[in-house]
Amino acid sequence: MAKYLLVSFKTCPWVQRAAIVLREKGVAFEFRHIDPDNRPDWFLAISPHRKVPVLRIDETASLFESNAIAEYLDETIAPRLHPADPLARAVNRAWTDYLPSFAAAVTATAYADSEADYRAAAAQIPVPFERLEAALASQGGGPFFNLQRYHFLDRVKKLGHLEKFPRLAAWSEALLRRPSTHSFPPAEFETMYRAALKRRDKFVSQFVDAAQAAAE
Ligand SMILES: N[C@@H](CCC(=O)N[C@@H](CS)C(=O)NCC(=O)O)C(=O)O
Repeated sequence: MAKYLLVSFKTCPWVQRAAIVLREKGVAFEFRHIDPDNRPDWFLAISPHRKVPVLRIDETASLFESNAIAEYLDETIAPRLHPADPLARAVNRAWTDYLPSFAAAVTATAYADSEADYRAAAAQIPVPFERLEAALASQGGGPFFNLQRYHFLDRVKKLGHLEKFPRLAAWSEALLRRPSTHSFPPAEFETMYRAALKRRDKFVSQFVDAAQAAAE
């Protein structure tokens, strides 16, 4: 088995795509978290766009871009998380490609500078939720994207506001119950995420508990 080093920032969502695939496959790897504000030279030398994740393989090759990393891991380490059927696999990949649009729509609230921007962003959240809810219904009704079996596409984390979307809510619950989803204990991650939100100094930062964030 190759030696894997996965380089990350503590609250980076994109890294989770690779980390979850490694954990689902039961592969040992070093998970190294670096400081986004002080990226070391060795990291800059292996990350063409200075972003995480980067996967270092056998201290010789480096891969960047979370989806390329995850696809590589799925192709090279059994068992495959993608469906065997090429058409089903293409449908899954189409939704994996949609994920950045989904994430941008959902996280826009956290980057809003004003209350008006925040409200406009929040009003858009149901749009991608409705699309995924419909996709889950057409894929057999859940709880996972390909019905009962966990696959490649299922590597996401809880986003909130799920009450009106029962399939999405059930999918989220099923994923949160899966140990591979978690790079940190959930309470620890929430604390780190709150601190990051506070530091970002956007509209929602004022609602993050300062004492709690400062204690981290
Ligand atoms: N498309 C990239 C996105 C990765 C990404 O945006 N990573 C963030 C952290 S979550 C990053 O490294 N940002 C640093 C920067 O933009 O300079 C992927 O999927 O790997």
